[in-house]
Amino acid sequence: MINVFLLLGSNLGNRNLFLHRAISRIGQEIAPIKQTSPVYETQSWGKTDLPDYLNQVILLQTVLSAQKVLEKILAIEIELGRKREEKWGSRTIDIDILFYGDEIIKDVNLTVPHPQLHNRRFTLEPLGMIAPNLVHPVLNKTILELKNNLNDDLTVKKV
Ligand code: PH2
Ligand code: MG
Ligand code: MG
Repeated sequence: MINVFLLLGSNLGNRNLFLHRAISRIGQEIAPIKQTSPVYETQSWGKTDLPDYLNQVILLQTVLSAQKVLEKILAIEIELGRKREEKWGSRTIDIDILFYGDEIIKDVNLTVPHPQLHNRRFTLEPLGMIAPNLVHPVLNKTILELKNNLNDDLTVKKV
């Protein structure tokens, strides 16, 4: 069994409902959910004029390959109304693989650990709630250490 951490994000429509539906479909299609972080309301990163997001991190344990997990995630995003228009645009649901065990993956369609996770408070705050001592396999720092060295002043608050 491999520990997989996923980040959920929504800033369009009924954000809470999209998080709930995503968790329910991930539990059915990929693996039972082992842990969920609190939900955070977060200022939009990258394009700061967009509506605030709700973000949450979840932990699953799966036997599926990372590519299979990705395939299933993309199908769930489409099912929940995700349209890919612009980079960092608003979305009903975004599901990103943060970690897949301690594997380092550099496929054309998938980079794991998520290449931006250490730069984003909206990821490190919820992740830190369920895995503060997890070590980032590329940066060799814990989530807590990454959070303490973070340069991101956008507002992130527990809801
Ligand atoms: N996702 C992005 C870009 N910006 N900002 C916040 N607050 N939360 C996100 O999930 C998010 C973002 C790209 O996927
Ligand atoms: Mg994303
Ligand atoms: Mg994504």
